[in-house]
Amino acid sequence: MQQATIQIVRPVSCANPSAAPQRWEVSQIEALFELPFNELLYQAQTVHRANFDPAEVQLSTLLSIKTGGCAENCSYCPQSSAYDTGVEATALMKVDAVLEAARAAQAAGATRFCMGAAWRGPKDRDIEKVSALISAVKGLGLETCATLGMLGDGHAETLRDAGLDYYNHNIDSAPDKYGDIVQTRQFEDRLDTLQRVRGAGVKVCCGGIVGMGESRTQRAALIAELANMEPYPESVPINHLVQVEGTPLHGTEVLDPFEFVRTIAAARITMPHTRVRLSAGRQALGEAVQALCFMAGANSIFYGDKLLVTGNPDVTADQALLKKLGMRAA
Ligand code: SAM
Ligand code: DTB
Ligand code: SF4
Repeated sequence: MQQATIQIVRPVSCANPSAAPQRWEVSQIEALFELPFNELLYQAQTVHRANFDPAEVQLSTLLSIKTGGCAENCSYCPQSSAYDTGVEATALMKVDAVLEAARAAQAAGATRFCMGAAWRGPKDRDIEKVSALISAVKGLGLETCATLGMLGDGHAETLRDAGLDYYNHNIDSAPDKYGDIVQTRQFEDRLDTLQRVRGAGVKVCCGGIVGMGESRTQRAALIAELANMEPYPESVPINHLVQVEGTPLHGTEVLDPFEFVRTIAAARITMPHTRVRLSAGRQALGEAVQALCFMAGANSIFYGDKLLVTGNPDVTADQALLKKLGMRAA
């Protein structure tokens, strides 16, 4: 029988991470998506094993420290004040309540605590308050992450000095899709904040959402945009759209789960050293698809019964899943 010849699109080993970064063309990433599924997973797993212990998964817990009432109109988001989703707006949480949640996350096994605020961007006085939350959480010995929207002058430096390890700011989609999903800001605004974070020496957590009705080329372009950042983000959350009633994207045709797994694999191959996080949408994916995502190189999850306002698999269910798969917390 004749064997199919499979082209390895890019060398899979990363023997010299200090070498000049190579630019990924969108067409090269599309070529990855077009590989036979098992071949793509094999390549992704090979890259993964060259750089990580494939049994380890990093656990990050999210807390919404300021919920709802957001001025932006992101068409996927239940926290935008532009849509009627039943999410109630709340004020910024106080330090004691945040510490209680952080202690519980740590006791359950999380190593990183990510605080999210439904802001277009924080004001100077918000930065002071969030800095106090960051210092308190850092004091517990957890890694800290915050996602507060667009940052202004000096914000990233103040957050860094308070003990911020990571700042999450997603580009969310391919540049040519962005205008379809958000109209209250530009793609370039996201890049500006990412530059401020990098410039302050805070680690970058940046990813996107798939399943928003984008084309495969646009999924490849999202991954290219991330992989071509210099350097690429330390942490890359790949979210599967959580469809929330009342948001414009509710009712979007659901993405084929294999396409989601392919996106994870493409992220792993193009960003060999990053933590690829299997992020929002795990409830809908089910255990078998999640296992394929780990096979494709995902090595981080959001861990905790809630994301920001929507659900996430229970901690006990995740612990059972990791046990069944012979995986453990990093
Ligand atoms: N307001 C800040 C911002 O937009 O950067 C921080 C919070 S915002 C909720 C953080 C990220 O959550 C978004 O960039 C998006 O990637 C993700 N997100 C929001 N709603 C989502 C949904 N329904 N499904 C999947 N991901 C979602
Ligand atoms: C990220 O990439 N996903 C998280 C986190 N960063 C902040 C948020 C997911 C939100 C899912 C819908 C919700 O619960 O609001
Ligand atoms: Fe606001 Fe962030 Fe939701 Fe957009 S994604 S509406 S900026 S909370």
